[in-house]
Amino acid sequence: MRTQVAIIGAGPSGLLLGQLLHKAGIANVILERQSADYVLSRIRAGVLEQVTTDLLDEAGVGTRMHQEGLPHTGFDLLFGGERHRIDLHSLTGGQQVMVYGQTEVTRDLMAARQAAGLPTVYQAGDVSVHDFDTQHPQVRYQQDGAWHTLDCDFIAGCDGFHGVCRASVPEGAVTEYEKVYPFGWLGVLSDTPPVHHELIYANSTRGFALCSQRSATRSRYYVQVPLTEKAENWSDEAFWHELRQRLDPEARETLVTGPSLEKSIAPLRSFVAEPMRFGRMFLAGDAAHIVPPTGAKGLNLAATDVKYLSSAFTEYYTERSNAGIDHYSQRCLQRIWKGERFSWWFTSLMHRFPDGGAIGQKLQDAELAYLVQSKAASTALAENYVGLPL
Ligand code: RFL
Ligand code: PHB
Repeated sequence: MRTQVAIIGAGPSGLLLGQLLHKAGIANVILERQSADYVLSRIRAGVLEQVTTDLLDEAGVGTRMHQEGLPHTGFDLLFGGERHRIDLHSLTGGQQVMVYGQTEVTRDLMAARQAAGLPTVYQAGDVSVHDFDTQHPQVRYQQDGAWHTLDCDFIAGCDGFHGVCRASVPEGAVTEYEKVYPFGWLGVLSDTPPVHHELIYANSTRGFALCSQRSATRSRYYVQVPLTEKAENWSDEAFWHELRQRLDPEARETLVTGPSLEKSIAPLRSFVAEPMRFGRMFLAGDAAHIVPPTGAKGLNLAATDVKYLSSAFTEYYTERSNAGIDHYSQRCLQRIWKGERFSWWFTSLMHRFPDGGAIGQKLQDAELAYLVQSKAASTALAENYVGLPL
């Protein structure tokens, strides 16, 4: 089999890239290790920046997002037992974010890909990438017990943090920067109305909590837990009890609880691999970088990579220009490091650090007070949250 771009991974990065390339008339095949149902069962991001919603529109998959997504013009910061609204709209000159789950983004992209009849191989086994330092890269994989070879012009590594593409780069060709945080997020999805119509990011003496949502009837909540915790050791009751204790009196009172539809623990990490191009193989999304989810940046940074990568390939095929390809890594990394900085800062501000001590808490309290009192500081938070300009 032969194609122009072989895409590894059918997460949001791979699917969005496939759709944008298809719109530009560039043939592509996606190879995904898991089944489509498994990909859709992973509950992840919830907040989309304007850059991301624009790109979904450009890819022709924005209709349901505009019907069912929830535009948010602000969120609450909760600390010292009180809530303070960050008015994104007024602080950023009219910008907002869209609350629409990654699962739904993925579902819309899968449906569009299927409707266009584009080739996707799910449950592709033992995917391996070859000869990407030559003009003739190859991808090999197994399906139903038989081996297959895919010849291509380019390989797009959209295969997430644990993928095969970054792992196949020769040692010494890539530099990795990493910070692992000493806690994780225990998340619960439930068919209960959200405790508040906007998100609440809480810094409490018991640790961070986040009240998010997927719709008027579906909520997503998170609490900071030690890395040693296991999701199966948390009953629903224990989760709701812990969440309640981290909220303000009003939210504690109005929180509606119910059975969890999903419960899992995600570790928190900051990670960047540089560069993101290796000959004719390119990394995009979580394959190249991870942020802690506090700033809601992961999927949005992935979308920007995909925007730059699809325009680089389009330039290559329509104008025979290598300019976009040559600048891809540098262009992405400029934005990625700003997203990394913001996510690290917001994580550091909102979580309890095991070795932070009493002074750590006092310094956080002072910074939070400054953040809501100073328009300059609130503006810096708001402009990063809605997404810095491209
Ligand atoms: P994904 O989603 O990990 O998809 C990679 C795909 O590649 C497949 N794969 C392979 N396929 C073939 N062969 C192999 N050898 C393969 N190895 C892997 C995998 O099966 C998978 O299907 O990466 P992608 O597409 O780059 O998308 C990135 C996003 O998923 C991620 O950045 C966000 O979910 C991060 N994130 C958030 N981002 C936001 O922008 N806003 C948010 O509000 C937000 N909240 C979150 C988050 C991530 C979280 N977790 C669980 C880490 C909240 C949480 C809790
Ligand atoms: C989510 O709804 O899953 C979510 C929202 C905001 C974040 C992280 C996750 O910062």
